[in-house]
Amino acid sequence: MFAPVAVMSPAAAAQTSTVLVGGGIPGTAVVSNSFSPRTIEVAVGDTVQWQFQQPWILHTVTFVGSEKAPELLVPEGDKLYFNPQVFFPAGDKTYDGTGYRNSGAPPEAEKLTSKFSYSLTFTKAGTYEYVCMVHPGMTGTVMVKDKATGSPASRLAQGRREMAAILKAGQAAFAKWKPERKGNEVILAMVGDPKEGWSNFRYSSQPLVIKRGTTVTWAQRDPFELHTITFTAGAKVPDFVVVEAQKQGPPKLLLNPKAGTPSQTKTYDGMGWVNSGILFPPGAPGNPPSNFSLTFTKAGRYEYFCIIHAPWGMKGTVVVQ
Ligand SMILES: [Cu+2]
Repeated sequence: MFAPVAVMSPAAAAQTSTVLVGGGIPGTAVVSNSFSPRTIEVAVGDTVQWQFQQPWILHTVTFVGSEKAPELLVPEGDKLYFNPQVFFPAGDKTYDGTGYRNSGAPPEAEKLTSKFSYSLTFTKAGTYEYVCMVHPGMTGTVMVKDKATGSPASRLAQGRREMAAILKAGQAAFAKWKPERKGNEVILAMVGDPKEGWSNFRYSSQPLVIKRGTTVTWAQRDPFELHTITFTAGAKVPDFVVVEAQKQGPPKLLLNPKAGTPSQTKTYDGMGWVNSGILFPPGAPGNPPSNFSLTFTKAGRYEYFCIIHAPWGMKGTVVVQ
């Protein structure tokens, strides 16, 4: 009888809209390092729910506000730990453009079977940028308006279209991709495209066939990712993150020193452990290595792995004739 008209009006009803985070096609080489849609418009009072998409869910949704973005890794003695400020949730469930809000990331993403999502309710009009703390350059925008255009359904459809286009672009690039041969050297590039928003989790589509004495150089050209080149000679691939349980509070996340330590050898005869250490995108702060070379001295068929992305199928084969 006395229904309050303003509250009944659809324009005033708070809605929840979805942003897809990451994703990929299971079993294929290409993953999305994007938020889809990259820009979303919602109304004041609305909630955005970020739904992390299998198989590639190792991301964060992080609003830094006016604070400085925390570092991914924190040194402790001669060890490196993943920053808990990056990997664990922080801040309350509403956002007005100030303060730090973080979804956290599943540290053992490859083992997570339940769905992972994160929600924030936007209480103030404005344009808010957010980032993935794990993938530099992976950014998104939430535009909060007094009155927003579109609907949750149209925004989700836009997100699905963008994600499909990202994966299609990555697959097309990978289909055309070939090893570069220069005399007695072969270059295998690890690639991704920050503009299109994808990364590639394979070294090559076919086993690399080379003559004995050839030098293979792996070149990291993916601005989003870190990779390793690791020959284990049949041993199990070590975990990249070692979860150290604590008596109280959240576990500590150690970067496995075995993964991070380069072996000094420059030749490979199929025996033993050879590791590049972590290869960074070219021009990363402090100019850490982005290339790794090995000269193959003995005929054989050798498997190698990226310690970081092996759970997502990142492995390669060199056949030396
Ligand atoms: Cu990798």
